[in-house]
Amino acid sequence: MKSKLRQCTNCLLIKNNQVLLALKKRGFGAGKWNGVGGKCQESESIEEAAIREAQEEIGVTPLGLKRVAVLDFYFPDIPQDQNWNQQVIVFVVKEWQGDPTESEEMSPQWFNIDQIPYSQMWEDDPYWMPQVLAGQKVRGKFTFAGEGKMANFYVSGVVGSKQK
Ligand code: 6U4
Repeated sequence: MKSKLRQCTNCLLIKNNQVLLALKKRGFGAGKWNGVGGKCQESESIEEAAIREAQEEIGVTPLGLKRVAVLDFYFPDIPQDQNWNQQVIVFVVKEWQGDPTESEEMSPQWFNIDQIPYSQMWEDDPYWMPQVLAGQKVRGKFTFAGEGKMANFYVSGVVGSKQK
């Protein structure tokens, strides 16, 4: 039987025409801009995990979470026991408490929606984030070669492969 992917959260705070991304300072995805989030613990719901991670990483408490994307990521070249395969639940957040503040893990910054730094983000992000920021819901599946070269993808009906 295929084992269930471990779940992670990712929150995109949106204000006017801007989205809050944060530079990951350590661990998985270090050096990349991303939404805020992390691993869901067994004792919590995915929404509780999203709120806890936003509090821990940028000192913000989301007041409303809109589930906008479910993204599966597979890393067949990485040993299974390193647990890189994951399902990321993406939420859009339009109301929150607190001001985004840098933590040990992440450094937040507002970006105009038409100036997202895709070249410094996960390679899959340009394949789903524009749709999400345009108000659409997305289902995506991505397979990476090595540690982060996107090889194959499926995004809500679009199937493709990248070769380099
Ligand atoms: P630790 O270091 O265990 O406390 P934690 O914050 O719980 O970490 P982490 O850093 O593994 O979890 O979370 C990974 C974050 O990166 C989640 O928000 C999901 C997100 N993420 C993972 N793969 C991604 C990808 N390919 N594209 C993307 N976000 C991804 O945009």
